[in-house]
Amino acid sequence: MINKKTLTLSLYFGGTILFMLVANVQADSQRIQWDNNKHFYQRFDQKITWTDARDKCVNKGAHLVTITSAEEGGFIYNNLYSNYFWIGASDAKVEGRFAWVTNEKWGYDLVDDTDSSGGEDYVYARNSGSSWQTGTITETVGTYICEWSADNYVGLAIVPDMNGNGSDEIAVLYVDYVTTKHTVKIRDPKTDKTLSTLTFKSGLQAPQGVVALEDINGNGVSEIGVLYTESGRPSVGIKDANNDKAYLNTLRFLNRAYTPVQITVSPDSNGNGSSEITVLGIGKTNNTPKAETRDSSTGARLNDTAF
Ligand SMILES: [Ca+2]
Ligand SMILES: [Ca+2]
Ligand SMILES: [Ca+2]
Ligand SMILES: [Ca+2]
Repeated sequence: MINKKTLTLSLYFGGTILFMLVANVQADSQRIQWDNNKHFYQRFDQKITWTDARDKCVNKGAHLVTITSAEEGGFIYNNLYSNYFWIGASDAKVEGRFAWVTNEKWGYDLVDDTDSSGGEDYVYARNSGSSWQTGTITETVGTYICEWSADNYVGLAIVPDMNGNGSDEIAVLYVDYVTTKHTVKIRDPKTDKTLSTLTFKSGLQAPQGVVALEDINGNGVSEIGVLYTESGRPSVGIKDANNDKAYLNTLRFLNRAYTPVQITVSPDSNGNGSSEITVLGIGKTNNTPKAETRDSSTGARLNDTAF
């Protein structure tokens, strides 16, 4: 028997339950890109543990989101807003020492430790990110955010055959997103083997380019030069393509009034057998380009041209 009152109540509760179901099955967000670092982000609404969320992201070719600056946090909160969501931080390895799943430097830190205990090692953000809280390994949170980071590729150079298989090698310069190291990876395109990995500076301010130079230190292997700013001045760090341990040379170009934009190499012109390097800089105050050429071995200035 259904009278009017129970019918109304049934509809009322039915509506409430329906509403709750809808609220729980909130759609995942779109995958969106942050212009600042070119990384992609997506919010997933599923009530799971931190380790499950971490694995889900890895299975998508991503990692649990790492919020390493207020700017990155702001982007996430503005675009992927969720009241609570897992982020890629924990202190499961060493109690009290939080670390990102990507090994990015732990610096920007909103962990509210006041209610954290030894068993609460896994970090989630709450209340539009005003603080990060910790949960246990069995605790579930309704949302997680994945981040697709990417190395920032800057340029390439052809390196004369290093492994004697008749095929020249390809050197690629990029900023490693995890370590932020400016890295040159040299691969043989015939075998796809990595022959050498060199690191130069670090930091998210990317270097400007890479060149391969004639052998300077007499081991028969080319040298690699990378253009970056050091002490406010266009500088080229040079390493042997087979030796990451030490710089052979660091050359200064132009002066502090210039921002480096491009590097190129040309055959020896002053008769010492070493390649010449030309760096293009843009005047910081007058916006005027100037190119300067120096010997890669002695650093002697050979010429310059203002445009
Ligand atoms: Ca990140
Ligand atoms: Ca080769
Ligand atoms: Ca060499
Ligand atoms: Ca020369």
